[in-house]
Amino acid sequence: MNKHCGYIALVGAPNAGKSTLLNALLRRKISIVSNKPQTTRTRLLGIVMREQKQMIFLDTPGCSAKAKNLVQASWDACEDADIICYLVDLTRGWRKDDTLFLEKLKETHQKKLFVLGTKSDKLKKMPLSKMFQEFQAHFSELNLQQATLEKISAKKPEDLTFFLDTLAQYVPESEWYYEPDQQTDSSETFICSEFIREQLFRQLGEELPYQLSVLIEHFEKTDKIVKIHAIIKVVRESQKSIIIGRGGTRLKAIGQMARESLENYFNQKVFLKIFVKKGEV
Ligand SMILES: Nc1nc2c(ncn2[C@@H]2O[C@H](COP(=O)(O)OP(=O)(O)O)[C@@H](O)[C@H]2O)c(=O)[nH]1
Ligand SMILES: [Mg+2]
Repeated sequence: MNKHCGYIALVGAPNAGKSTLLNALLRRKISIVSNKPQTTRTRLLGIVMREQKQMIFLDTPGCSAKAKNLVQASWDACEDADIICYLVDLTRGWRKDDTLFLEKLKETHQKKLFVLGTKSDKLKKMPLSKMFQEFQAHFSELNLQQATLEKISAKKPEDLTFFLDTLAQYVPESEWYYEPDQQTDSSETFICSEFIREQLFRQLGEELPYQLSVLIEHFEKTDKIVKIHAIIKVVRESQKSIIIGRGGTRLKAIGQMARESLENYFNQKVFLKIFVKKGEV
């Protein structure tokens, strides 16, 4: 078989399940996930090889009509992609924004489109088929060209295999853009800061400071261990104490969970030290 290679954009509302799907397809976590919208800040790339076919997935921040820059990130990804996947959460139902986005997509692109109803595992049989029927109605009404509607769960390996097989049929013939064993173009230090950010999202809840950044000050990889020093930067002293928590308990928990994700990622022992500092973010 000749070599094939193509870009596949994952777009959809915040929380639709884009990052979870990407991680599941890669069978490795590279994109951070939380139940809060806007966890994914920048575009992230994940590469899956299937025989001679290289599929390059673009994970995007959610296209919420409220945040213009996020919508732009979704359009940019669609522009670059050979195939577009638009995700809609089956447990939340179809929204007006979904119709609006897909209508605009129809005007601008004639690319192969998959509309994916996500998180199908979360619904029981009857509510699932009822919701999927609703999706089918919206989908037919849009009268999209070259489009397929599917339901999918990131938790069901058979769904993932089926989806990858289906996608593979639409990947164009081309040289590979990345090495066949490469899974992402993100740097290791970027992944480190993302995994720490993920824990901040998960563990701070409503208290999460709007302005915050994570810097990797030191990164060292040996045969035995990965050593990481990170700084969480916040604007106010009060935010610093929120993150550190009483007696340092919260920072300890953040560090512990982030370290576990990192050990999975590097498949190695990780030593992680996190400092919280007040300063410019
Ligand atoms: N049960 C279940 N939960 C999912 C699935 N996909 C995503 N989620 C959950 O939905 C939330 C949002 O997922 P995320 O991937 O961050 O959405 P994104 O904002 O579109 O990237 C997280 O709490 C995920 O654990 C799925 O297939 N099944
Ligand atoms: Mg995401």
